[in-house]
Amino acid sequence: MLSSGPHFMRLAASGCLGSSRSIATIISGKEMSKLLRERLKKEVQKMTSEFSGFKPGLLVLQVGDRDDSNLYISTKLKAAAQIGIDAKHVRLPNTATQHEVLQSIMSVNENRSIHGLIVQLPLDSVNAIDTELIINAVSPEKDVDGLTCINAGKLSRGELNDCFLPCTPRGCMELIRHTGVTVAGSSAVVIGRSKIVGAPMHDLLLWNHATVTTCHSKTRDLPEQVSRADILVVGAGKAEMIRGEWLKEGAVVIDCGINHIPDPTKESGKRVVGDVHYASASQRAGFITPVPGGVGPMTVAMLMENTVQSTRRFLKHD
Ligand code: NAP
Ligand code: L37
Repeated sequence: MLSSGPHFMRLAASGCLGSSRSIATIISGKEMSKLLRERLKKEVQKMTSEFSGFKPGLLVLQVGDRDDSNLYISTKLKAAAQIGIDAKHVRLPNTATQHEVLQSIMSVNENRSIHGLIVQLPLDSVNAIDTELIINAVSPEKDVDGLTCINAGKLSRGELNDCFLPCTPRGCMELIRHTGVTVAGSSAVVIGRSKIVGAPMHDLLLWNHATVTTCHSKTRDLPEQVSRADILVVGAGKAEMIRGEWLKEGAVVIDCGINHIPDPTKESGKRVVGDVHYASASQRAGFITPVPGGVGPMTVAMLMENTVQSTRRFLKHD
C-alpha cells in the first residue's frame, strides 16, 4: 500500500468549522496514479536494459471517432510513452465491418511484440457489430481490459491471481485500499452492473471478503441501500444522482461517473461531474474521490499495470 502523502487531502473546512458533521478526506487518483506510473517506469527501464532494448507493447483498437474515446485514448498513449511502453493506436473507420474488426484483432493476437490489446468501447460503427463477439476475439493472454469471458469468469470465481482485472474496478480497489479501511467483513454497495464497471467491481469486493449489494435501474429503494454502505462504488452514468444525505456517516465513496453538464460560467459551456453529488457527500463521507482527478486517472494507470503484468508473463514463458 502507498503511504499517506500528497494524494490524501483534508477538504477545506471553510464555512463548516464548528459543525459536528464530518468532512471527508479526498483520495486523489491523480496523485496516486502518478506514483504508480513512476514505479512502472522504473520496472520497464529494468526490463529494457535486461533484455537489450525490449519494450512492452500495447495496442488500442478503436472503431469510429467518438470524442470521449479520442480523449481517453490520447491519455492512455501519453501515459504509455512516459512509462516506456510501446503503444500503438489503430483506428478503423466507422464503416468497418465486423469481419474487418475481427481480422485486425486476430493479427494483433498473433503479433509477438504486442502484449496487451484493448478495444476501446463503445464501438462507433454504422454496421451492426456484436460487441461481445469482438471482445471475446481478443486472446485472453493479451486481454489487459479483463473483459473476455475467460478473464471475467475467473474473476467471478475468485481466481484473482490468474486473470486480468478490469482497469476501472482495479483502480477503485487501489483507491479503497489506500484509505486503510478494512474491506473484509465490510458492507459494500455497488451502483451499476455493467461488464466494465459494476459487475467486476462486485466480484472484486466479494473476493476481498466484503458483503456486497449490487444496485441497478430496477432497485427499489436506492437511498435505503446506499445508507447501509461502509464502502460505496458508483458507476451509473447519472450526474450527481447520489445525495450526501443518503450516506452512512464516514463511508468510503468512490465515484466512477463521468458526466458533462451545462455550465455557462465555463468557456466550453459545460463541466464534468460524477454520479455523486460531491458538495453534500463530502459533508458525510469519511473518504471521497473527486471528479475529475479520481477514478479516471487510476483507470489509465491500471491499464499500464495490466500491460506490464502481461509482459512479465510473456517473458517468463518465452
Ligand atoms: P452503463 O453501461 O450505462 O451502466 C450503467 C449501470 O448503472 C447499469 O447497470 C444501470 O442499470 C445502472 N443504473 C442506471 N441508472 C440507474 C439508477 N437510476 N439507479 C441505479 N442504477 C442505475 O455505464 P458504465 O459503462 O458502467 O459507466 C458508468 C459510469 O462510469 C459512466 O458515467 C461512465 O462514463 C463512467 N466510467 C468511468 C470510467 C473511469 O475510468 N472513470 C470508466 C468507465 C466508465 P441497468 O443494468 O438496470 O440498466
Ligand atoms: N480500459 N477503459 C478501457 N476500455 C474501454 O473500452 N471504455 C473503455 C475504458 N474507459 C475509459 O477509458 N474510461 C476513462 C474515463 C476517464 C478517463 C480515462 C479513461 C480520464 O482520464 N478521466 C479524467 C478526465 C475526465 C474528463 O475531463 O473528461 C479524470 O480526471 O477523471
